[in-house]
Amino acid sequence: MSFLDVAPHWLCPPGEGVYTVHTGSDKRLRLQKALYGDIPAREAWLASLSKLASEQVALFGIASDCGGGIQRGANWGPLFIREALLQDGTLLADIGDVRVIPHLLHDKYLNAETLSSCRKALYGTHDKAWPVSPLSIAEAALTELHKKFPQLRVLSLGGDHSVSFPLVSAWAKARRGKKLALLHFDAHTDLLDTRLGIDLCFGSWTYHVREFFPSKDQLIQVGIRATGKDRSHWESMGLTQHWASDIKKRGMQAVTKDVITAYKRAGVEEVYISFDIDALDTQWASATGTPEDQGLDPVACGEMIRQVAAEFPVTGADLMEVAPMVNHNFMPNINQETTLMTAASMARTLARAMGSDA
Ligand SMILES: [Mn+2]
Repeated sequence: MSFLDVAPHWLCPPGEGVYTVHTGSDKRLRLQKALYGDIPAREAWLASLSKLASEQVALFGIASDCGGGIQRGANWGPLFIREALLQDGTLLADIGDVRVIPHLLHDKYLNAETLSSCRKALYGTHDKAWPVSPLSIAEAALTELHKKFPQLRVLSLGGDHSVSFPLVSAWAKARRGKKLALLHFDAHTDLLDTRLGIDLCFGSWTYHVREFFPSKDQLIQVGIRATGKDRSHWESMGLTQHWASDIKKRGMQAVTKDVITAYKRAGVEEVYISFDIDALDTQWASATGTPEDQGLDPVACGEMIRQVAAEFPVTGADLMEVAPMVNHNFMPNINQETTLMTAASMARTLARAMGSDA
């Protein structure tokens, strides 16, 4: 079994991760026409997969928001961000989307009957012991992808932030023995061990990837401001936080220096950047599940990412929680267009940090 054997079953062409026949089809068709011209999308996408051998950076969509919990809608992130990138003239290689059953999160929560029924639905057979939930498929697919194309750096588009658990896990396991770092932009700590009894969700994924970043210099969170506990509570878990209020006081340049110094002290060899769009202030990122005021400036974040990438190889990244169609009563001024333009700009910055010339 290799990536090219399982990809046609586990994944689908870019933009098809949300299971729908009509809704959103104009955007999907526009995207696929830009990527593949007049060749049928599935045929062109399958042919494109073997060419990933010659790519440095490629997009990967996980249209799952089953791990969210305040306002859903990040399942539309991958399609809408890709469209915003195209409007900006940024064309990146594309691995495609995970096939998402929107009612499922991770296979470990399923009983044998449900596993069997979903295998039949996705793969036409009960016989294959293949994953069926979005987080499980994402981790299995990336594990095979990293084996087949070790040079490829994946820029993943979510999805709610639970999706980063399998992405970071697969990335880190493919690099066993190396000193790794996580640079996590977020308004929230995502450091609960469980939320209402569920261990993998948007509020808990970071807690469960700490094993890959054993020192406080290797796991750094930037932009924290929406939490009921103080910094020392979270930092006692063995990580470092730069709250949005500290960044306002000290300036992003000083904080960037601290991040680079910490990584050097730890002997970091590779960096993964996980970017929750709600790290940014609501004036730039309101179309998200949990928008938060008093947030970061996208230009300053971009500068930090560029400076970190100039010192360390950024070999994995994701952009999470963009929910283009969200509509809050408690957040009246949602600006979808601004959020998507900002998301596209952050995605391009992350792609370039990983070595893309897009
Ligand atoms: Mn988050």
